[in-house]
Amino acid sequence: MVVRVGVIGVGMIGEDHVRRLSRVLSGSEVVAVTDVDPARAQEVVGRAPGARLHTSGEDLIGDDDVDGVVVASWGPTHEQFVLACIGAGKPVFCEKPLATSRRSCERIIDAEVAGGRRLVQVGYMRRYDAAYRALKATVVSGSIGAPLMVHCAHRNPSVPPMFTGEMLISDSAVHEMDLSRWLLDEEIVAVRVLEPRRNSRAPERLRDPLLFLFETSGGVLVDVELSANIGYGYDIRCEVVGESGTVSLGDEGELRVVREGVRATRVPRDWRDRFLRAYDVELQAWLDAVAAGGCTGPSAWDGYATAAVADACLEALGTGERCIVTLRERPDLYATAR
Ligand code: NAD
Ligand code: ISE
Repeated sequence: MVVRVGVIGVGMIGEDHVRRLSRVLSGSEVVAVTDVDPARAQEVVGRAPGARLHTSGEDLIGDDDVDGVVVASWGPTHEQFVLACIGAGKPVFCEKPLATSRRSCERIIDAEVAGGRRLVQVGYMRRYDAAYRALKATVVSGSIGAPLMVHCAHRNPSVPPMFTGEMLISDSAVHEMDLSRWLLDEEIVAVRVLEPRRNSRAPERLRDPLLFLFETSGGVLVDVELSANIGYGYDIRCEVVGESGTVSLGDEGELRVVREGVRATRVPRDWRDRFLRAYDVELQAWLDAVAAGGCTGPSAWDGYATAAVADACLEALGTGERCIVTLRERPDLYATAR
């Protein structure tokens, strides 16, 4: 079966998803595109032969020719589009974050549970990255003993001008929130956010960098250094310390150059570069599930749990105090393993 896909929001990642859905993956066709920026929509639709332009996300979701929807617009718009997809009974791949507050995510969970079947996959692509998967397999094998601590770094070379301080949490650190939960198979129960000296390269409005400390239900401590303007490249690190060993993330497609007395390793330019293959695997998994009439991968529950952690981090930011994360009871619909 060829899944006919509609894409809402064709900025940086939406455009990239249109490219992979049209030219890289199998079993998909981009049949519809929309963006609030008409010039942008016009430009991108030209690269998806046969795709139609829609004037709004709701219009696209209602199109009978659209089997599944990719939501890649700004975070605050996700709730309305995901709810409209659930209302129309259409599978939806929603870029992270699922929504920008836990209350919004709760409305999505309520709607999906009321419909009785999973329709939502959230774009936490790191779960599909070969290096992260190898890391998790090592942890699960027990070969380093029970995990005690996880050290993460998430360094962005720069961020777009519209990037707000809040987005450092709701847009960037959410990856480590989801990752920690997935890697350890435990929920995050408390958080702290600390502010080192400000990077002078960062605009005034951004508290950059930030240091997060997550405590999991099993007592593992996860620290995350989050930088938005590190300049030198996009650098993602993760090391799990177990009772009898450690395991660190390898670099995907690492290239080592040795010349003139220097051994050098290439640093990815940005997230598109570092996670190129993970995005492919992630969206192929979504297409395969849609074609089979199902839904797999990070769920609305995962989107909700990370939103709850993000809300607690926003509260903790500035006070430096420890904030507790509470979750509602997990509905049976999301009972299967992460
Ligand atoms: P962007 O600003 O480059 O693109 C967003 C696009 O959405 C813009 O073209 C904008 O005009 C459009 N848009 C906004 N509101 C809309 C609406 N109501 N209807 C239709 N179009 C609308 O941003 P981006 O970097 O592409 O990010 C988009 C989303 O993808 C965000 O949620 C972001 O967190 C997520 N993202 C995920 C990853 C990842 O690694 N998984 C990477 C980048 C971005
Ligand atoms: C961006 O939206 C992403 O999701 C990237 O994966 C992340 O590394 C970056 O910090 C975000 O801004």
